[in-house]
Amino acid sequence: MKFHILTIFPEFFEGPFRHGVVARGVAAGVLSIQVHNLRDWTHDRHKSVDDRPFGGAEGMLLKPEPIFSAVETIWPERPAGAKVVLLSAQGRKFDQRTAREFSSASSLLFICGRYEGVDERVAEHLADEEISIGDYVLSGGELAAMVVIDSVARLLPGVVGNSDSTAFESFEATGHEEGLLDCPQYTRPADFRGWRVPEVLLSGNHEEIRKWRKSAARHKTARLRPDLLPADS
Ligand code: 9D3
Repeated sequence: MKFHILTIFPEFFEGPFRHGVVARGVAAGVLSIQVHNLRDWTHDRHKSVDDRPFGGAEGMLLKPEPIFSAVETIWPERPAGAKVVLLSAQGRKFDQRTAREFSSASSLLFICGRYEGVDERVAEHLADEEISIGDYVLSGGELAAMVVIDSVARLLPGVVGNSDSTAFESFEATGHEEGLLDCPQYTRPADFRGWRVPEVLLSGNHEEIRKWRKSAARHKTARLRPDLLPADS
């Protein structure tokens, strides 16, 4: 899969993509990433990418012309299976289902919003999807693009070493097993500062371990993510 990123801060992406799942995918030849500087598609002396909102409002918006020029230069014809994704605070909320959907695209181009936002014609006439990563305020779409790319990259065959570990997720809508959070897990030492690992996990009784995990996952979900529980439980 090919990822394109359109941003006024191309340097942001230098560190994160040199490590972890994305670097592994690049090394394996499963994915490639091209970062484009939006200012390369400006034509004025000051390389302006932003302007003031019509109707009077706070702040500045990304102008449409450089964004359309960039996308139309990168893709003079839209390749089959290619998607343009606008990252904005006004987007549909990203989740594991959307990650999986994106992972079957041939190519994804991310437009990173900045300032107070992006001229709405980009969302209406250029982007296939407008995506937010959650209900909190970021300073722009760059971190959101990294989040989305990380979650999509690890779903590509050959990126996460053990192909079972993502196949397991494939029949779930939410990214959580049976709609619950993962159960708590422990490693050695069995006693750390007097906090003991639950005795059942040391028992070797696999049926009891299975029941404990199910129950612990339910309790943790009820405490931290009650929104994930079925309404009648
Ligand atoms: C008047 C309210 N505005 C500022 C507090 C709204 C606003 C404009 C621009 C809020 C954030 C942004 C910049 N954010 C993004 O471009 C963004 C984002 C986000 O803020 N949260 C979650 N996902 C994303 S994706 C892009």
